[in-house]
Amino acid sequence: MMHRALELALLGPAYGANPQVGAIILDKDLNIIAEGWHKGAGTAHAEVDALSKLPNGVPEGATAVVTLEPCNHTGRTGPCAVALIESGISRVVYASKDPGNESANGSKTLLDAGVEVIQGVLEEEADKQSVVWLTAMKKQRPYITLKWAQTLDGRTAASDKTSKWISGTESREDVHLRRSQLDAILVGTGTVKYDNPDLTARKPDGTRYEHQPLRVVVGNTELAQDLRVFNEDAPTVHLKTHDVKDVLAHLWDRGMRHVLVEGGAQLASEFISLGLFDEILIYQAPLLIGGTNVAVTEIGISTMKDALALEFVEIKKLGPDVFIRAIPKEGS
Ligand code: AOF
Ligand code: ZN
Repeated sequence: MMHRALELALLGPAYGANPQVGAIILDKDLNIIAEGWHKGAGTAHAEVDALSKLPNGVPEGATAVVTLEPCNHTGRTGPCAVALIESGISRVVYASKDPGNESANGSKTLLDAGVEVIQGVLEEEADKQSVVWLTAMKKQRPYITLKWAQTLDGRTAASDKTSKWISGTESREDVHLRRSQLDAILVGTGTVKYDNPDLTARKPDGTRYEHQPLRVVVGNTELAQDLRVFNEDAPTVHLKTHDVKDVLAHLWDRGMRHVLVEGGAQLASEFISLGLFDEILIYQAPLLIGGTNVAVTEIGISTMKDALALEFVEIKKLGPDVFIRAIPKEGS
């Protein structure tokens, strides 16, 4: 049943301030009588969405299976723990603990009201599915993905600065899909000036995904307003600062929980130097161009023993390229 609830959770948006949550209601014989999921900030939570599908109320002895501990707070909507108690539910089973300060402790409210609570069912799987939101909540800053495309000799552009196209079609499609599932794309002013990127999320047929992340240009350099990043295809802000912590705080306040840093080397190096990243995505093309244009420049490391240690958590072939996902090594 929890597997089903986890599937339902994925029907909601991956971007935005709120987590993806799924819920199902079972009758006393453990038949599914309602399913619900969260459709984004400001809409009903998964539990309430599921309850709303039972206009005649919850039958005796019913169980709610939820992927996240029911909330305990009144935010944009009311507390789910109370909604479940008032519905007359007998038992609540959940997977992940809610890391929020305000919203947490729904399980205590449920127990105090005499509801049976079973916690931690498929917790590891659920935590993995919601790693972006859970990490953001724990760190109180957006989850940070760094991404670049590079040649086999680790170059991101030729000496004349051209970089189109290092990676192949499949890699680019993968990037666009990822863009459509997060809140903001960050680039430095240099990248905007030299590459003139569009930074929208486009489907393989060239049309735009329904959700477009905010395009965030970071840096003090003034930019011509006819650059593509300022077109009407998606929203854009130019934050005239070099302080990436300020940038993250600004985006957090706007409800953003997942950002993608797309370059250039100066911006990526700044995030790495400050230890501000949760994963790195590399699209490695079978090309050699030599020269000095690399993805990461100065990150304050001068000797091998200080090297930042990462761990490859995913490696796959994407068309002619190799896709690598790496995360900071535990304890480093
Ligand atoms: C969700 N969907 O299905 C559950 C959530 O301010 P609100 O009302 O939007 O509440 C957001 C918080 O509620 C969220 O941070 C999480 O702690 C909790 N549970 N949130 O968006 C849901 N169950
Ligand atoms: Zn809730």
